[in-house]
Amino acid sequence: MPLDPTAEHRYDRTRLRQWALGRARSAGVERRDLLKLIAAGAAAAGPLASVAGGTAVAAEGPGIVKPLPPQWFTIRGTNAETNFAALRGTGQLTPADRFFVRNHTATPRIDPDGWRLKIWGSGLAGGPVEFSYDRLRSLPSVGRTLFIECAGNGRAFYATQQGRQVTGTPWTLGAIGVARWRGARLSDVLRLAGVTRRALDVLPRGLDGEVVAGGVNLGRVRRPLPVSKALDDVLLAYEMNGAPLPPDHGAPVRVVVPDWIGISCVKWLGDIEVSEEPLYSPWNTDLYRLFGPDQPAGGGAPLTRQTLKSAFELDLGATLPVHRTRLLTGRSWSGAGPVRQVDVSTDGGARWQRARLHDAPRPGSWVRWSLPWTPRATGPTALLARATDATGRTQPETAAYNTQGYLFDAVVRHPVLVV
Ligand SMILES: Nc1nc2c(c(=O)[nH]1)N[C@H]1C(S)=C(S)[C@@H](COP(=O)(O)O)O[C@H]1N2
Ligand SMILES: [Mo]
Repeated sequence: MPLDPTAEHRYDRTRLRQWALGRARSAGVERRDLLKLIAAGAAAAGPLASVAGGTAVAAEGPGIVKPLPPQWFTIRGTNAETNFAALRGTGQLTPADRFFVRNHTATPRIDPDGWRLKIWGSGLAGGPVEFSYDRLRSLPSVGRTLFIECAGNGRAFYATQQGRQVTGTPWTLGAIGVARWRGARLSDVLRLAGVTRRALDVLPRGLDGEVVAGGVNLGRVRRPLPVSKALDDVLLAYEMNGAPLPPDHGAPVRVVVPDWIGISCVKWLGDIEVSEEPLYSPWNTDLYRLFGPDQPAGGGAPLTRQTLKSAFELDLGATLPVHRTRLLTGRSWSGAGPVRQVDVSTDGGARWQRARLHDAPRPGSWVRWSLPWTPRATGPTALLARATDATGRTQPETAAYNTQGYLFDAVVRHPVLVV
């Protein structure tokens, strides 16, 4: 059964209250340090800017294993953004070699033979339980077509369209990909491990390096999930588009949380704490919450679902010949439900036309769309695409400002030059 978003919201409010009262246990970071970090996050340019933006880049490159040809990727610190133009002509699934990479440190190489997934914590009936790669693969498998998208995707447009400075990696719209993920159900693994009714939070943690930011060692990447979501539709994926997970995307096993922000999809999974107590990590306290004058005092609830976006499969600033018909193509997606309608404007937003959808609207994925356009005048103009999802929500003109630039959902003005 899909989780009711209002239930997620209640969960978040409760956790936040418990945290404020000092009742939630911070998983692996001193409460004193976390409070420092939260205070820093509430300021526009806190020391954690470097976490959101990735840690220091090694001289040789971003610590990514796969080739990053410049026609497919824009390198941003330790990360690689997919150029949307590189998706033109690809199918609904993003090929693994063009899928964006968001690494807090660097891609580790992990041998599946020696790998073990350890499940432990106060929320289990017995002691820790370990799963080998083969055992995980022997459990019933589920395949799902789902996007993984960074919460900061589109962040660059807060500055370029709204004149607001935000911290973090200045992604345009390419911090998203859709893949066919295959894996075991997290719920099956938790049940085999003896999860109890009193379990509250589940904390998957990666095997990549510790993240150091603002002089504080935040430990390894980890972000709590409510047990209700963990038992609902979360996958422990070992395949991406029909092949074993590539190193950069979490080999041998990663978490895939449908509809939620990318940070919940922990790569290079090593262990999962199951706790009777509420858990906190930097990734749901200082990071991945909304701070700013238009946000709740002290910051909003930890982010869960992704928002609504559209992108053209065209370079920003592309040059197009006048009087020549071009098929404009793009994709739209939403974490709240399938995209039902996409409207496109080729004159900066004065007139709108309905785009043709090429995929059946499906939750957790995107729809491809197209509209032919014959430019009649030379000069600069802007292309706009505006999606509406099954909840009836349409992309707004401006996105709600927050200091870390998350959840940009406004219609993007895509500059082109007609010559
Ligand atoms: N262990 C680990 N998991 C991680 C990360 C990371 O740095 N380390 N980055 C997260 C973030 S912020 C995002 S957006 C997604 C990106 O997944 P991808 O690199 O496969 O595209 O992975 C998430 N899982
Ligand atoms: Mo992310």
